[in-house]
Formats: sequence, structure tokens, C-alpha cells
Amino acid sequence: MRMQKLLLPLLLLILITALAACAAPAADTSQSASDAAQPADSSAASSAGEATMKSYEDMVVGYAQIGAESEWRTANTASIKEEAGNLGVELKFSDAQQKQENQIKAIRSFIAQQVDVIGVSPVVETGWETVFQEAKDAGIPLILVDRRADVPEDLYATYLGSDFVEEGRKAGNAMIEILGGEGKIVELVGTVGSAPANDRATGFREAIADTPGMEIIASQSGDFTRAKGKEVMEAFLKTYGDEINALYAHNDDMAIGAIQAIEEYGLKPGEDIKIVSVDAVRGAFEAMIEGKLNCTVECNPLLGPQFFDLALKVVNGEEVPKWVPSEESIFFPDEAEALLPTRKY
Ligand code: GZL
Repeated sequence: MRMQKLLLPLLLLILITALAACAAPAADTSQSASDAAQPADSSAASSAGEATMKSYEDMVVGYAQIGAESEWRTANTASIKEEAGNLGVELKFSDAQQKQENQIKAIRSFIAQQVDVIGVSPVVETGWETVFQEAKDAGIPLILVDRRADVPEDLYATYLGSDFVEEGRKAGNAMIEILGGEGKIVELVGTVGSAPANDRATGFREAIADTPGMEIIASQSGDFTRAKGKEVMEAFLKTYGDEINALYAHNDDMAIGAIQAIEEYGLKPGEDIKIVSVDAVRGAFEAMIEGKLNCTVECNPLLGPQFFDLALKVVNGEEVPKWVPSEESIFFPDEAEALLPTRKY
């Protein structure tokens, strides 16, 4: 009897313990390889972080292009579209026919479509603050490509493009050499109010400021096109005729239009009237080979690869410089024939 009194409570204890063990859930020991490497709370955070990181293939880019006004622009557009195809980026592309209101409409459309990032080449420097603020308020980063805009720096992520003032300085210094420091110059200006027109004019004037024999006798916009460049050069020739020693054209397309006007007037471009222009498109190399153009300053339009590299970084919150300048050179007739086959635009 005494033994039973001892055994019963023991048996009861064993039974209760066994029942309690059956009721408790099993600890989850199945961990994926990646989770196993980190404590559970950080793997949740890193998987959430990974979920918002974009790749080229899942990035949607809105690009508000100026138009198709020049060989340079055509090459610039081709570079953007080609690189989007290479990378598998979804590109929404708009051509504004050189009208600011069309670029603004395009940017608003990209905001409504909630693209990941917007690229824009502002046709002129002013009039952008409102629409750029709308993009910022919508949380969509904006990249200035090719041309700057006159807005506070917090309204764009970065500017990818040339130093147009330096391009103007290079053109001015080349003109001093070509004219021997003495000559009357007419100037074909780019699109009125655009960064390249404003800055190429500034840089050229800076370069010739200390050479009193160099005088700009007329300056008028040819809007970066061949047709307008020809038209304005015809007017210059009508007014000044063979008083003109040289032409400074803010791009090769206007220079090529002016070459036609000079020949129709009965003078020899590149000889009677020396010509310095900017862009270094194939047409400029061909004109230098024919002896009709004396110098072209390079302005690189092949910005597609750099643009999408910056776009992905900006979308993924990486730090980028406020300005990414293009690398550029200057070319003269003696090297034109050898270089023409190597030119990509
Ligand atoms: C320069 C670019 C200019 C080119 C022109 O970066 O904006 O616009 O010089 C083009 O040929 O039309």
C-alpha cells in the first residue's frame, strides 16, 4: 500500500509532462540558405530593400527630347533609343518639335504615367520651375541631358552635358589663329535662349576680348538649322558683302547652310570667308575635306550609355555628381580625311 502511494503521484507527473509536450508547437527550424546567414529581422529588411531596387529591365524612363533640328540631335536621339534597346529599358520618348510647351506636356504625361525617372533636354533655359516641381512632388527624379535649365539645383538629380562656354572659348581661340588676330566676324547664333547659344556666345567673346583686331560686326539666330543658317547668311552678305572675313556658327548645320549662301553669293567659303563651327558632325568633316570649313569644335551627342547609367543610379537612390561633363575635342581640315571613317555621328 505504501509503494502504491509513492508510485501514483509519479505516474501522474509523467502523464502530465507527456501531455504538455504534445500540445506545444514545433520550433520552425526550416530556414532558407540566405535567411540562415542572417538574423531573421535583418533578412526581412533586406528582402524588402531588394524588392524596391530596380534593374534596367524593370525601369520605366520618360524622355522629353527637343526635336530633330540638326544632325547632332538626330545622333543624340539615336544614342538614347539604341541604348534603351540594348539594356531592355522601357522608354517613353517624345519629340517636341523644338517647342517648350510640348516638352512641358510630355513631362506632365510622364508624371501621370508614374515613370521611374524623367530625362529632358530643355530647349531653352527658363520656364521650367513649375513642371520640375510637379515631378519632384510626384517623387519622380529628373535628369537634365545635353542642355541646362535655369532652376534651383534641388529640382534635378544631375546634369549630363557639355561645357558650352569652353566650346565657345575653343572656337574663339581657333578663330584668332585662323585670322591671324585680325578680322570682321559675323555670328550665327543657336536657338534664342538656349544654354548652348548663350554660353557659346559668352565663351567666344571671352576668348577674343584681348585681341582688338577681332570684331563681331553682326550676330543673329539661325535656330541651329541649315535652312535658317542659309537665310541669315544671305542677309549678312547682302548687308556686309566681302567686308566679312569670317563666320562663327554655333553649330555645323547652320555653318553648312551658310556655306551654300556664300557659294551662291560668288565667294569661296573656307577661303574668302573663314568658318569656325561647333558639333563635329560628319557633315563638318566632309566640308573640311572640301576646304569649305576651317574648324569644328566637338560637342558629343552620344549620351545614351551615360544617361541610362545615371538614371538607374538615381532611381536606386545612389549618390551622383550634380554635373557629369562630356569629354570633347576640336578638329581641323588637315586631319579630317583620316578621321571621317572613325566618326560615329
Ligand atoms: C548642344 C546641342 C545643340 C547642338 C545643335 O549640346 O544642344 O543643339 O549644338 C543642336 O546642333 O541642335
